[in-house]
Amino acid sequence: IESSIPAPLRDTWKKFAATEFKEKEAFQKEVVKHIETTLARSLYNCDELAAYSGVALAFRDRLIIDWNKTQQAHTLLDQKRVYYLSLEFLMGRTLDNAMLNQQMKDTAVDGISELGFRMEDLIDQEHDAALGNGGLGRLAACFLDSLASLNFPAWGYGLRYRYGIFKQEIIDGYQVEVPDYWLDFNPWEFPRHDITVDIMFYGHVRKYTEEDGRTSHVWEGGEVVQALAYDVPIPGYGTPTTNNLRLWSSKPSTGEFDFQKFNSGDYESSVRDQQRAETISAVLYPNDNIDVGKELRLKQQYFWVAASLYDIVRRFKKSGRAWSDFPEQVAIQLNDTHPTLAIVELQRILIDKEQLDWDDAWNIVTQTFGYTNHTVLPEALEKWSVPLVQNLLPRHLQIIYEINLYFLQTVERRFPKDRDLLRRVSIIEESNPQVIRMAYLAIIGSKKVNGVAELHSDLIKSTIFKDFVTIFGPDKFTNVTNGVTPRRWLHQANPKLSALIAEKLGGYQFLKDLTLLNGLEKWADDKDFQREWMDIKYSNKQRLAKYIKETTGIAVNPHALFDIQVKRIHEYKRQQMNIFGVISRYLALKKMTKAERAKQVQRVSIFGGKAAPGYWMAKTIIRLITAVSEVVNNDIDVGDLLKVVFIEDYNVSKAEFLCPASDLSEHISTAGTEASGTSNMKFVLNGGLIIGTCDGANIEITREIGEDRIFLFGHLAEDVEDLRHAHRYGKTEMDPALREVCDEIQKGTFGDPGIFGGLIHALTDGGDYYLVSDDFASYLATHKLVDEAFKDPQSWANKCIMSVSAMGFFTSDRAIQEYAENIWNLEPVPM
Ligand code: CJB
Repeated sequence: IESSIPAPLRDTWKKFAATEFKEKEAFQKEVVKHIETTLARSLYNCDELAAYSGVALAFRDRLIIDWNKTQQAHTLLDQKRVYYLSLEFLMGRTLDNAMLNQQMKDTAVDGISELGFRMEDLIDQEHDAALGNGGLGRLAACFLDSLASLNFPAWGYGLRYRYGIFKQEIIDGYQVEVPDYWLDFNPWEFPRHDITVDIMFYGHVRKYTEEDGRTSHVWEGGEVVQALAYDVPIPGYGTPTTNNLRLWSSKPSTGEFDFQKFNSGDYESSVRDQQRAETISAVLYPNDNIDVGKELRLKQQYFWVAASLYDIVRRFKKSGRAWSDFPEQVAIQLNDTHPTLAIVELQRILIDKEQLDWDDAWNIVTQTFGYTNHTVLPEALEKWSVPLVQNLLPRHLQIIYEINLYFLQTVERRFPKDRDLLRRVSIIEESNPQVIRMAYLAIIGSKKVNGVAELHSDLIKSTIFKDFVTIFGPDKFTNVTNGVTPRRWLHQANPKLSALIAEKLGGYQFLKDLTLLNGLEKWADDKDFQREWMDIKYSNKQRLAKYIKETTGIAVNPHALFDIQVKRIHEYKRQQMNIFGVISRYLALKKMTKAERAKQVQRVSIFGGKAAPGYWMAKTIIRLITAVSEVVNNDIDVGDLLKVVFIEDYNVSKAEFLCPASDLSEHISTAGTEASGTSNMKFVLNGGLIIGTCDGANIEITREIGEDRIFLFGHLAEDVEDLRHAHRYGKTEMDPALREVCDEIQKGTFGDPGIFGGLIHALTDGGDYYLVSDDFASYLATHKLVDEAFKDPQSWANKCIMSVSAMGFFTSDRAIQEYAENIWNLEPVPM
């Protein structure tokens, strides 16, 4: 690597190279130094936030040392790298993860207690980095952890939103959104003031003829905004490999234009320009599984994609290789269609800037990209209006047209008489206005396309992308079932369970090779082990009960069955079915005699999740949950037999203490709608059982853990079309138990029934699109089986332990290994 320091002087540098603290006293020294100097505090005014900051800075120093070494090694080796492009990285907190991944937590806990603090209090000071909506963003975060832990040379690229996903408050039973400003103190990021890229928007394309007769295009004029890089170190577990997550922030370009305005006294306008530029990375769009098509969102996408590609291309060009080597050096994974413009941007760079022929360029492009699809929901598939793109990115629109033209020509040659096929697969949908189907562009521009669970990958091949399987052949389409990182989702979230497992398996190797969990099998019938296991579950439930009492005032009995559904609120995820089920249980309890009630299993139904601010039905579902909880929790007939809780502001750190505290969790989407789901994996990994439909990864979880350890119910994906058809033609009657629930809501038992009219309408005249009525009887019957099973604690414990022992497959390490082998052709770099 070239160095700015002359060779003879480098020894002095090396002599004083930064070193990592290794034991308690050295750690304490670092913490005190940072508190006294970096933070300008002292032992007289060090509160928990300052102490957290001191510890974070001490660990940050360690991260930086490994990070520098890793980046130098990767640059020197000049091996292929993968770039993971994601508009969302739902990282959560970093300190605990950094301590655990560096295997220094015990030292730090001990060290900080001698300085007068409890580590758990300090960890709680940290603000979640909530740059994502839900599953898709959290998957990206788990993948970063696995990439580093497996020593893969990998960078993430995203946007540095000033505001992450909003904070949710519940006021009078309704969701209220509060901005999430999280950047007050963020020790985990590094602004790279020397790494900036000017990004252009709008303007026009000028066409001219080169001396050799070729036509060239320049995109000129328009608005210029600067992208500034912020780097976040990503440590691997038990390895020095520390990868980089580069997040772009927008600011005004320091062009002459602003300066002139400023000098001429037009301050207001120059400030407006500045705000306009900063708006691009200001806020995360809070929609999960819904496409809204706003211009600012398109600007975000292009801004991020263009800055990232500029960076990737610059790095490649430094190596001095031929362009044809590009796909051997670079793999770019598109996390959903949000970064699809990267395909067009790379083609533009290669033909307009680097003067490659169209075909050579397109070959490079289509060998470089991989596209991951995360949903089949039609409302979530991105489509950009042609006039919008024409105005914002005129040159890109031309290139998209050209890609489409060549693609349709090849299709026509292969399927000569099929006009309808051409219409169906065209990147441009002939609607008014015309729209660009981003998923089609992503497929056409990528080498491989994958779904995120087996059923989902099969479904995309047989439904939304069927024609493309015919055109490209089945090999272009593959499956990589999602996974979660056991470091955060077992070891960090549930340290007691992790320690118990380690004790039985003779160490923590299972955190690196999760299949080792199968060694637990032989303890599954051991009474002492079962007791230890269930004691840990109980203490996790006690902690949650305490939290619920403190935050909502509701007293729940930790001996009751804790039934949890936490995820984004969405009709397809069917929280409405869950709350209808709760109402049905409530009505049943009300009808029972005292003697009958005495035989019932106590339940705590816990909900949590955010509704997109514009998603009215989802907000109504929250309102119904809070309304039911008001009534049920205050009904003395029911007492501890049923409690209903809505946990405010569900996020990553809350998931970390909810997952270990469940007896049962709900993954009950209409079959065929949930691409994979990942919280299902987290809950089982923490020793909880699940009730679920045959959807997404539930199916593979069932295959791994065994059918008698999961509570499956409901119709299959293959039934859905016929059932919907029957509803449309009025050939169905509402399930009687559901009818009773609706009647009760309409009677006003849970407050003004007018509020819930939309929910009832969806089931009746709305055609029950999510098939709540069709699945309701089987849902209730299966909950009865859950109650029965819970009455036998030993058999329950056995099921939990056996399930955990079979969860090895669902680590994100396995998923990343599959991507590396089957999609990226990527080798690890052992450090
Ligand atoms: N997903 O979180 C999102 N947002 C979207 O816009 C589309 C899909 C989710 O991605 C997860 C990771 O692959 C899946 O597990 C989940 O089923 C899907 O809804």
